[in-house]
Amino acid sequence: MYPDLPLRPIPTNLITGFLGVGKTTAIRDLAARRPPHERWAILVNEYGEVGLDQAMIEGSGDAGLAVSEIAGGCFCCSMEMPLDWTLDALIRTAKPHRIVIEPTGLGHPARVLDHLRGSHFKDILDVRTTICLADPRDFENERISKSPVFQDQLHLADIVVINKTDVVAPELVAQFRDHVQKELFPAKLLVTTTQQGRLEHEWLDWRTDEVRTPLFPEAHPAHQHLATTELVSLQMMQPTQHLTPGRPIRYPATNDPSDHCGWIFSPEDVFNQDALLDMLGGGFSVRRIKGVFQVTGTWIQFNRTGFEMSVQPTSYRRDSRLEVILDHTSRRWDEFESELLRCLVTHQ
Ligand SMILES: Nc1nc2c(ncn2[C@@H]2O[C@H](COP(=O)(O)OP(=O)(O)OP(=O)(O)O)[C@@H](O)[C@H]2O)c(=O)[nH]1
Ligand SMILES: [Mg+2]
Repeated sequence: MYPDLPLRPIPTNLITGFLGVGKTTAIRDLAARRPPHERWAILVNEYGEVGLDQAMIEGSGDAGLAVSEIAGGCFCCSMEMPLDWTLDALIRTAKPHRIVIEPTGLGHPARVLDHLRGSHFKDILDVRTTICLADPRDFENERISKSPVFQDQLHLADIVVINKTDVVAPELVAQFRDHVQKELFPAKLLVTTTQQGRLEHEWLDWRTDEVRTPLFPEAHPAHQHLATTELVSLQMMQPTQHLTPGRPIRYPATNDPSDHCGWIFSPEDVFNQDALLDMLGGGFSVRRIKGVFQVTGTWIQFNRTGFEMSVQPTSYRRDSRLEVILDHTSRRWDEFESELLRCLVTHQ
């Protein structure tokens, strides 16, 4: 099927973990340190309608990376068709030496792993270690730690890497590490700590005969399923309308519009960086904000998880876009959009 692939089957890894734990950071860093002769393909799945992780990875400007995105739901729920199409196309066009897949932070890895190991990809992919990144503060938050998705992300991982140890209390890191080492079976190949998602390349190819089965195999909320008609939005969201400066296109979530929302702005829109950071970093409660923005003189990527924020330069230039996931609150998106518009230095 893929006659001129350099290697077959293609080593493939899943990097899992809850919302905002550092999956994309880890994948960017791993890919940047890959063996120089290797082309990698990266497939990211985004919960929101406006995909950002592809922009965040492509923002590194690395020509040896092919990145595809499936946005608008978890592919653990939407499943086989979009995953097959996107992965088939990625393999055909990129002919990668390795594939790394990032499911959404709200995604359950069981069905994805089963599918990647199933008949469609049997002779094409060699599914190797699954690495779950974790932030021990999620373990402390019962709403998250008791959720089937969080538990099975840990349960199905071959390796668990505790990230963000620079900002998490050492006692909490130790407590979480104990939990993973002593209470989860079969035992992990490795439980370790890191910062900035730094993973070792050799971990990707460690072998195990353990069969890890999910605790909650049916944990796929029906409202997250994608209808076939939504498949148009599966590649990185490209605006279907012409983008007018000062008039962004809004993409409310199809399943729960009060809970999360995305916007794409014209590439001509320029933001005042200070005003934008004040606005997005405001005191309101969010689970996650991700965005790429043109600000005066440059482009930046913005990340917020809870009240933690970071801003980095990016080489992404296509448009300004953002995605907001609230934390059990709701917001008037009209007001939110007006506040965003007030941060524009152009077209007011
Ligand atoms: N303090 C700190 N921040 C980190 C660390 N690793 C990643 N981050 C930050 O955490 C935020 C989220 O990182 P991402 O890599 O986008 O997380 P993700 O898991 O891909 O997020 P989703 O795809 O939205 O689930 C970013 O602002 C990162 O810069 C770390 O070790 N310490
Ligand atoms: Mg990500």
